Amino acid sequence: EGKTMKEHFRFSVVYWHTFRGTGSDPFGPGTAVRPWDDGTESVENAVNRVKVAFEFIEKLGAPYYAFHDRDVAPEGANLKETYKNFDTVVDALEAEQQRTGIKLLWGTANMFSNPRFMHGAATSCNADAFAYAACSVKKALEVTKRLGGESYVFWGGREGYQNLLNTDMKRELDHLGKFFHLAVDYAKEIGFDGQFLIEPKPKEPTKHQYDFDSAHCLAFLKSYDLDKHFKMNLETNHATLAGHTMQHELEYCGTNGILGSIDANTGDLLLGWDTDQFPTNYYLTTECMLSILKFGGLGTGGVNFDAKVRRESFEPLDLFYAHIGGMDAFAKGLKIAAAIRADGKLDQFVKERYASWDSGVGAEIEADKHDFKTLEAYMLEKGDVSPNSSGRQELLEHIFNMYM
Ligand code: GLO
Ligand code: NI
Ligand code: NI
Ligand code: NI
Repeated sequence: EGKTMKEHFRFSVVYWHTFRGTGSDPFGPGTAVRPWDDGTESVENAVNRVKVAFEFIEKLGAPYYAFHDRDVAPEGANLKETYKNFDTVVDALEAEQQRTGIKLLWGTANMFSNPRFMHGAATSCNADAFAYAACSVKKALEVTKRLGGESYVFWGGREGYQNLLNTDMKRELDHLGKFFHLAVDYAKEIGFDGQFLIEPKPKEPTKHQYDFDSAHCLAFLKSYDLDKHFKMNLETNHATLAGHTMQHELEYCGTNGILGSIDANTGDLLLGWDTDQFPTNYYLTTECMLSILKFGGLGTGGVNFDAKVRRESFEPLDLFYAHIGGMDAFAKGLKIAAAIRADGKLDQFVKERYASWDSGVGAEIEADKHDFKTLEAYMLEKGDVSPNSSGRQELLEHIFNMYM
């Protein structure tokens, strides 16, 4: 109540799809030419694109944006030139941030497109690829700090394997752990205190990604003593590719204290890859908001539209419609989720379902008053478990009434 849309939702526009997307998909190159691009990868064109991008975000009224190093600035002939190009464009980004008040939700480095990363970045069999990746993250961290970015994202890209017969898994995982420690150390060194986020994703682009889902990532972080430094950036379409729902991933992260931010999009029931569609499904956004509200919001994270308009019939104006549709879907989801929480019935069903834990042996177990032997004595006396009602019928009836 009394809050503006901007205060409820830290909506963010992604540079890579919205200003760089051309409608390419795994089966064909781009179909659309952006009117703001002159068709070259020149620095001048990149600087000009920054102005168009900020005009768009300003008109949309979104408070944040996010980018990879390579979205905003072209590579040069060597690392030195690449740094220089990046700095020139970052000057323009900084000026536009100051002019408009639009902020950087997070920065990141693209360590998956260039052929040098064909075997991965930190997990590459080529040590020079690791070294180049270190430079990319070092520079991207400096830039993210300079632009006031509130988080820094690591999506694994090609951090995985295609074939176990030629892969030393232990070595690759150790290298990934080492890489993250170097990043944590460097952030500390330069005083970047934004949140580090891992964005889990299975299957793409490698057969088996080391960052498959949030549970894989948490286990990895714990194994390498990194869990204090990272939270998750969850993406809807990644959750479904892993065989989960987005709400499952949100609950898993919320429960484990690693819910950081979301890449908002939706998958497609009939398509098998990361189609990055704009979210328009109220059931989905309601479920997301139920979990996000339950865990007290996203903190320094946001709702980042990692989504693109469809390949066919794409006009620049569609970019407005698409983002507005996504924002409306989240606003509607928030309203429904808030109503469900205010009504309190669902919480009550959950509470009743676990009632046996509130007293008697349940309460004693929770208070650590039992071991296997005392529980055996209890059960030998009692004989067996008496089945209890799950309240499922009432729950379904209630949900039906609520949505219909
Ligand atoms: C790919 C990911 C990707 C990340 C981006 C930021 O499927 O969703 O777009 O969000 O690289 O790390
Ligand atoms: Ni994403
Ligand atoms: Ni994705
Ligand atoms: Ni994406």
